[in-house]
Amino acid sequence: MEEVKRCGLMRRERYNATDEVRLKTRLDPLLSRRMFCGRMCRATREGLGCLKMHSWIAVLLAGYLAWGQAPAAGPPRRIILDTDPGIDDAMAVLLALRSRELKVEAITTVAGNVPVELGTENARKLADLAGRSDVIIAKGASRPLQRMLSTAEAIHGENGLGGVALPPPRIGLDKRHAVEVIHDLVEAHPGQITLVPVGPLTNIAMALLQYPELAGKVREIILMGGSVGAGNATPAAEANIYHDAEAARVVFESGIPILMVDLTACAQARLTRADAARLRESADPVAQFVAAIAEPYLKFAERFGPGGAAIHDALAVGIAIDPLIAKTVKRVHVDIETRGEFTYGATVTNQGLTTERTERRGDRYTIVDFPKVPANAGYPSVVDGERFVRLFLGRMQGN
Ligand SMILES: [Ca+2]
Repeated sequence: MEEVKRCGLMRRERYNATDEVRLKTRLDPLLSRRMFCGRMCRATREGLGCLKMHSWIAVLLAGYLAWGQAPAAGPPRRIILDTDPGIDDAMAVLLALRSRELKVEAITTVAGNVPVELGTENARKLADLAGRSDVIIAKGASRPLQRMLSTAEAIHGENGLGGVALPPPRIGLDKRHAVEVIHDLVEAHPGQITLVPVGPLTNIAMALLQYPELAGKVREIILMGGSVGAGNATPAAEANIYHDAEAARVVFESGIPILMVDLTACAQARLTRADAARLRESADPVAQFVAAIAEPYLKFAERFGPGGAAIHDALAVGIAIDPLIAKTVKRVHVDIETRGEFTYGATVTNQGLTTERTERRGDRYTIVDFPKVPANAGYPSVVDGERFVRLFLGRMQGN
């Protein structure tokens, strides 16, 4: 912890792209030594010994019990949407900005589907399209913590929006780095901010590394990423986690309650061609735009079979709006693989929340116990896809 503080920038220091590189240079040795936050690492590595982890479990339980109930008609949920637009990101942004259940405190951008400059421009254009000039938009990390950036224009188009053009952005860009915006908002509203990251987890990890105290002040994370089944970037890894597994590891070891809206959840909530046709017939410009960007996205998805396209990022936002979309949330322990030759970026999921403990007996080890493993996340094992698509189509049509 002390090392992080020594190596970190001053809290109020604003940093630019050069500083981001400098920050990463400082953090890289810490990452490689796995010393960036003793509490995070020990909580996972040593299992049951961390008191903070236990209090965290109480929060997780309370949160997930609440997930099984009807959405309360209380104040809107404060969220920061961290995104790399991206076609399904664009759908997620528009869904968030059109939903009164959410107070979008900021949209922060990260390199992922496209370079961060382009993604930021897209986020600004989307806010304009939604008529939301009030929202803070801040540019974040331009590359993963340790690896080279890998982008996905083959899926999202050269402009990130399936080749569909929007007018040049009018809304301004916040002068702060996304990490500073995340910090400032969480500090301003401790215990109230839900982070909704739908891209690589670089910004969130940087915020937690730079300001370790934030972990105790974030209400929860509802992220799109990971898979309890097969991957999509590789057979083992889902793309958001794969593209910055070191960052994902920081986040999953942070102690913040996490809902991992994974690929198996997303596969249960698909947008079909019939849905896109409904949007196309709408007079609402947002609906027409979404129908247009859905076209190349559906075409890509149909390479892998019929039945429409999972609009991954929008589902994470949908669950933030209406928790009943996640019909069943299963509590699990997720470790992020960062070294495997074939499994880099895998979300290694302990479903049973137990492990084997062995002891040396002469020339061998033998199992002596099956200790419990604390949950550090949940995932929606059963999703009400119809409920989500109904919500999504309604909001895109201005209902
Ligand atoms: Ca995304």
